[in-house]
Amino acid sequence: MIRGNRLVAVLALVLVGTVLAVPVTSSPADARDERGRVEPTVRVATFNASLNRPAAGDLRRDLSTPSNAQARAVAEIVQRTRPDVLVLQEVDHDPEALRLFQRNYLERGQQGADPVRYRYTFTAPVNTGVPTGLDLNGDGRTDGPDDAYGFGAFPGQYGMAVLSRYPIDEKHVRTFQKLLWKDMPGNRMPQGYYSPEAVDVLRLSSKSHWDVPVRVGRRSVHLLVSHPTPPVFDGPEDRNGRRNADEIRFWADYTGPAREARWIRDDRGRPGGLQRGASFVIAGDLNSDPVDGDSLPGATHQLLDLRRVNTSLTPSSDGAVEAARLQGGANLSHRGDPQFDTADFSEPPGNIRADYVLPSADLDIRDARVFWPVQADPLSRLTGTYPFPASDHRLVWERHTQRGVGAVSGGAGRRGRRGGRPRARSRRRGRPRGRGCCARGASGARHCRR
Ligand SMILES: [Ca+2]
Ligand SMILES: [Ca+2]
Ligand SMILES: [Ca+2]
Repeated sequence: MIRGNRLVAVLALVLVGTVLAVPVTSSPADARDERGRVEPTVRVATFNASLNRPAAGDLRRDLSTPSNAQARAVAEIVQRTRPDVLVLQEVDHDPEALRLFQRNYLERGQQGADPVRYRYTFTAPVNTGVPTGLDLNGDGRTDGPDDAYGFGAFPGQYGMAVLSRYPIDEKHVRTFQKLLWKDMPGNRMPQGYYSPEAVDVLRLSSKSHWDVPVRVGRRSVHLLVSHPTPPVFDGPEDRNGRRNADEIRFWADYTGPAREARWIRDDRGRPGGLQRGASFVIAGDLNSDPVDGDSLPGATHQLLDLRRVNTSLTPSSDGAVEAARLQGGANLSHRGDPQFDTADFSEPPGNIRADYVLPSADLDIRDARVFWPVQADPLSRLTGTYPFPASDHRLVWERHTQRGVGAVSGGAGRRGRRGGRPRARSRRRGRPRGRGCCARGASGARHCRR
């Protein structure tokens, strides 16, 4: 399935590139704006790749040769899905390891797949494994993985990274690693559980929260990257469930009206949230299913219910439906549709939707998939069954265009059927479709109802 699509895509790129002389960075399904200029469609993926290791330095060692089986499977999944922008979770923070992963894995074709090269990368320190010096879990010791700002055996375990074919506007990256949980108004920190010393130093983010602007043509798309803590591994106080919900809520405040973002300070001390009307894509493992599992009820709905978030299409797969049927158990009593599951978890909670790509309402979703092939598909060897060849999570991707932009005429017919229309027709259509309707103001800026 993916192989076939990729062949069509490559042929389309050749055709479009020849006839229309688009820049080489454009992808095959590129669209055109109202003046006929090429507006790229951008394939954005999030993948909890499980490239974490028990000790600092282990990952670098594993990636220093091209023969690590798990890293090869992770790389092949990326090569089969070919995202333009890839957000990774659970990759131990080590810029050298990230470089080795690119050189020794992504940039080498795996099992007949074409290599993939990301010219731009971003990574930064995270809170996992950074000691607080306090006994946060009450076991009498201050040096456990649970006593760190985020659960981890060493600083940087379970880190994050962004790889991109489009330029990353590093100057305008904002990180929120050190933001304090107590500074969030109306936060859900459990009352009476933490010592006053702990309350004063606890950070909101279990890893980090990043705003990474990516330049796509003439516009900027802000990747809003995070990996909230799993809501489990705690007690009746539900400290992790509460933190998970507040970590997710951060993006609602950050993308919301200025008054809701007033409390936010980035790691350089600059206040406030995202500029009104800016395009964004929330991407990451949010560790929370909309209806199943152990997270706080409504945790993801803090984002899914926002008019400024486009949820018109949810990434899905046939493989997840098949897995739920074959595995049975808790999966059979889940309320969520199994086609939206993104993680193959043992019970509890069973398979859930944990990984999200959520664009702002000014972006159209052209396609949305979870890479979870059915067992009859030869590529199911990459997702497999426990112990997994790559990860217990699945790569999730969506393809976005700026809302109201028509598809390049003469491009692949497949795209035309998916909602891309000839330019003239798209102009006549006037106001964009769907929820979170955006309009162009007198200044030309986009305004989205919040
Ligand atoms: Ca402890
Ligand atoms: Ca809990
Ligand atoms: Ca499920």
